[in-house]
Amino acid sequence: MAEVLLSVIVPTYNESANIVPLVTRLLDAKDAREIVVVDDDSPDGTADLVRERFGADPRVKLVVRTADRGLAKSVRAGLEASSGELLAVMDSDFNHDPVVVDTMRALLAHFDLVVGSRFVAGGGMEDRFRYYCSLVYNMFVRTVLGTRMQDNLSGFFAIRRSALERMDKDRIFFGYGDYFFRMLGQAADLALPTVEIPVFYRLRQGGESKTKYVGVLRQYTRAVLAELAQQGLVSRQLNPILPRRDAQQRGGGDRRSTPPRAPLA
Ligand SMILES: Nc1nc2c(ncn2[C@@H]2O[C@H](COP(=O)(O)OP(=O)(O)OP(=O)(O)O)[C@@H](O)[C@H]2O)c(=O)[nH]1
Ligand SMILES: [Mg+2]
Repeated sequence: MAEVLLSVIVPTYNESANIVPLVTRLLDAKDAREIVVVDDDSPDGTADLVRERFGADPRVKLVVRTADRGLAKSVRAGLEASSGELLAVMDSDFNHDPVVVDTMRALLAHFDLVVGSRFVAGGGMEDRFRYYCSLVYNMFVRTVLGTRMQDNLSGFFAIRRSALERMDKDRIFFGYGDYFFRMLGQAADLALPTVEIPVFYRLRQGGESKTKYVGVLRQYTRAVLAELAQQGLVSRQLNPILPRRDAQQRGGGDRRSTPPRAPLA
């Protein structure tokens, strides 16, 4: 039987220093895999580089977005342009170790969602100061929203397409990295079988950061509070028994209702 296809979604903005080595590394794995680079029309020519180096490789797809720039919408565009039954999303600057994608793929045989986590044993960040700031901020997100995840902002994950299709994507994919905790919230409501695995963030390999920390923290905090308001101002952890109204609408209010997963080929 043919191996199930894994699509790896890689959003890029000004990543000309990283994208060729990253895609090359991802293609080293010899499994059935496609790489979907979603570039927001980077002025540094990231998309041109992908065309030049991988234009003839049918395993590499390039999506160039010219309007409404943003990380979350790029991730959604990549997921929608992909063909795999298994999906992974990662950063393009080597913060996220490409080797972990192999582990995530293997774990999708047993789980619907695999979350790369800096805050489980074995995880971490090379930048110690950011690690502790993110750790504290994640405790806040987890407590307020009741996601039950240690890392609510990693943006490094793999999911079965069948699980993603059960989610309300319009309510997830907007903003920046905050899409990730909205996705985890829906995964909790749907009672998706989920596992967190350790990931260690190295410093970005080349190029410049797009994250303006104070602005991003302000944006994330607004997004956390908006999400809390959306769920009736009660953390999921404080109210674990009553199925949520919107979860029921999506068909996931009963935590025992997760359908069995199709076996992996
Ligand atoms: N398509 C797209 N990708 C983006 C956008 N903003 C950031 N990215 C990508 O999202 C990933 C995360 O952005 P980074 O700038 O690395 O943010 P960070 O990881 O918080 O910060 P550093 O790693 O320290 O630079 C990278 O792969 C970026 O290229 C965007 O507006 N559109
Ligand atoms: Mg980064």
